[in-house]
Amino acid sequence: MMTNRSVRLVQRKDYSPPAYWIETVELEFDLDPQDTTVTARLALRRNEQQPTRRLELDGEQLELQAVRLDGDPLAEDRYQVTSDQLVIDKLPDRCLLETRVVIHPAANKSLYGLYQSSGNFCTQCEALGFRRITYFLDRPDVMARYHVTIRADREQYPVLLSNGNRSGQRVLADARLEVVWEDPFPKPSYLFALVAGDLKCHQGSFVTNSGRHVNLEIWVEPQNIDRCQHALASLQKAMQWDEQTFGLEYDLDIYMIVAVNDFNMGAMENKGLNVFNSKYVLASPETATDDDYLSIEAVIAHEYFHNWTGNRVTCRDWFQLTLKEGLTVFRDQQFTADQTSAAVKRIDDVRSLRSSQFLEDSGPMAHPIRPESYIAMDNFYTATVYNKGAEIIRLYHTQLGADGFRRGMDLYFERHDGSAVTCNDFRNALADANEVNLDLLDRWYSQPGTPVLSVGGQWSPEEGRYTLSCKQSYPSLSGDIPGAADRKPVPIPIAVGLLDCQGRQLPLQMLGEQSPADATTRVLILDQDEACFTFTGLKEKPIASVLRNFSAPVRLRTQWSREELAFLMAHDGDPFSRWDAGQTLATQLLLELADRAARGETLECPEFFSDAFGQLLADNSLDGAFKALALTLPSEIVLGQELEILDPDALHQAREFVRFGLAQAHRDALLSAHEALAADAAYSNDQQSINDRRLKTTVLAYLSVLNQPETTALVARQFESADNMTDVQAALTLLADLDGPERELALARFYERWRSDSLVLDKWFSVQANSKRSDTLERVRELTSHPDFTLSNPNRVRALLATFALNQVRFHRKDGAGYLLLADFVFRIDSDNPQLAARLVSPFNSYRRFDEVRQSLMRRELTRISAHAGLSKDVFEIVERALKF
Ligand code: B3K
Ligand code: ZN
Repeated sequence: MMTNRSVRLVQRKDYSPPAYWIETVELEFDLDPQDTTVTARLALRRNEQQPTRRLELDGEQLELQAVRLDGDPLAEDRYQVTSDQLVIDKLPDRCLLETRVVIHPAANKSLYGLYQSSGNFCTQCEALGFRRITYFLDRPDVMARYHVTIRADREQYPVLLSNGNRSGQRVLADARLEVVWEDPFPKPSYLFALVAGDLKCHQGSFVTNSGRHVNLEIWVEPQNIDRCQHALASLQKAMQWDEQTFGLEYDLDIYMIVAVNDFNMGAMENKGLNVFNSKYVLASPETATDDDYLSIEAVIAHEYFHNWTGNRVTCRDWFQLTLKEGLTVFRDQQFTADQTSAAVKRIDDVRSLRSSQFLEDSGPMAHPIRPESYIAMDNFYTATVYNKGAEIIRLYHTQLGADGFRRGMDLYFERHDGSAVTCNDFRNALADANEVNLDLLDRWYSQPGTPVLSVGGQWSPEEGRYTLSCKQSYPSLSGDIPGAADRKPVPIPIAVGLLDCQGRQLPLQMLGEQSPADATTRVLILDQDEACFTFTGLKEKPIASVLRNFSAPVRLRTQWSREELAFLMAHDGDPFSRWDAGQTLATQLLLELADRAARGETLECPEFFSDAFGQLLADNSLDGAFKALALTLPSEIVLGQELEILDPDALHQAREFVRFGLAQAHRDALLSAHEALAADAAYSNDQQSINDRRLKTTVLAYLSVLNQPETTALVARQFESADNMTDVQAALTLLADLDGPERELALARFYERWRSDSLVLDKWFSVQANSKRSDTLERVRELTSHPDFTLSNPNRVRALLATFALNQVRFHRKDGAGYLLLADFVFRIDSDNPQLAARLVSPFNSYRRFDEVRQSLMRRELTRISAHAGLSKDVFEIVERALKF
């Protein structure tokens, strides 16, 4: 079927330490867009643990010009060069190896290694991009000290940056500029960075707890210099938070962030020189939404936190990626929870876990958070490694408590600062610091799939006892998913509370205990297939609230009745579980209606559900952001996962039917809620205003489904008069679903206003790709020929095509036109940018979930892609796994 010669499966079990260590590296860059020369001098020291003296340096797409050993040219018969290695045998214990290569940044369209974006030079090395810059041991366990000299045309590239501290600068005789950088901290090659260009700096500072003065520099294209305040403030907050929460201080005199327009992901934590997708740096109220502001703060914090969890202590090999990513995501989640609302943050995170990670975990790309093998490592920067990984870190935190977790982190840094370690090293530090055994948690690292947790309750009135029976199981995973056979029970912390019939939290006394515990939430650990937990001392039958705060990444199945769920939705003292009870109730209803819709039966929105909605809407004790979440129905993608055979049309019809029914039944209450929220005209970005805008958007969305002249006029008015992008984008999104002239007018005006601002123009593309109108596919197809659509900018490609692929009902159109469109672009993008193409092909992974017709249409596209000559290994890996599943 597929022939791809560069394909090699790398396996976790094959790890072995390198034959040589690199103590220091001197790099010299003579920058030129066409031909850049890179000279590298590596101070090598033999690793005595290894029997060999054979040095195998990684290198790809390099033109080797010269090799010298200890100052002398090396004879050609002393080394071999292959397409991905430079091999030299019989080296001495210590030596200095010099190579000179030429590379071609302007021709590099993969955005990997050294490339150009908007005329500036920048690098992206994680995971394996450094080998496209020079010959090196491009693996994270080789940590070296870097000394970097950059030379470039002074006019075009007045700013030359690299990691560490600037140690020299001069103008050369040929009028080129030379800048020297020295990084005192040994680091793996994936953290190397270089930036050169005509950039402006937004400056700030931070004084650490122990008195170090740090220069903070945000480098952007000159026209963006006014949009950096929020990024700088976010960085300062993150630095402060890490000192307070973990006692971790910054360790250099300078911290730089550079915003670039063409970037494959969000940002990169290179030591002292973060490179960011400009989307996660630039913001002003006119151009960025509240969500954009929030993600900027979170991504800036995430990359900053990597300085300790990732850079100072790094990964031994790439299979350990979750060691730094899961931990750092957990840290950024806690940070955001502390800056905003812990409950809302938790709900937001669980929503995204359910929509992307749960889906991944049940399809062909299912993998343990510590994968067993890869073909293209870049395919494993996944929701599983990142977000499920963060959930697993949360398990330690839940089990050990905040103080115990902190003790463990302290020991982790004490033991491992400056080295490259494994997930087991992390667990051992946490266990040893708290004198507990955490071995069972290893199963979470080695088993793929989402466990199902089933919970039932039994009341014995005579004894005043209530017993929770808990059971765990794994849904089957077909294919050859590594780790899927023989999965064992994992330790699942189940946070539980009990409510009385008034909704008050009851004291929790377990059978065998003398008195109840102080806290009204207790964590039970289920570490076998099943177990019962009995509460005693109860006067009435309690209502149980389980998996509070989403205490484990599982699918929860309870036996609660509709009334009990409605009760929890109204009264649960744990905000997450309160929200989740509502979601469960809505899910049950929507699945029932979807089933009726599929059979062509008439639909009805039951009164109890509408009443519960009305009560929430009227509840003024809730903050706006929480209320918005509680009023929002589960997404079609989340609902689709509950179906044996996913029928996107029936699901969409059912969900829209309920939205319409709720809007109709509560029209007056929604209108007055909107009026109250819209009354406060002046924009402000304090938390309350942000929460209120979130609620206003939700309320307006319900009104807009009514599609009446007055409600559409409200939306159009918001679009016309809003002074901030949150309100503008919310209105545009709603208008894009409608048919009237307001839609085209708004889209045209938005385009005229923002056509030259690329980040805002991305919104114009994504709003249209996300439209629920039945002609969305045709619109998307037209937009692919729009003069502003370009394949060379990942943000633009994602705004249009990745957004469209997530539009379940429109992408999965029964004639397969959506599939054809996406597959055509996978081809076109793959030849230049395999990482982006591999992300784009992933929506096909869920093909097995659909009916026969859609399955075979998707399979046809997968087969067509797999037969393509010259397919990248990135796309090859995804497609091959999908077809085998
Ligand atoms: N570590 C980078 C991601 C690198 C992705 C490589 N394909 C950003 C982050 O997680 O912080
Ligand atoms: Zn990260």
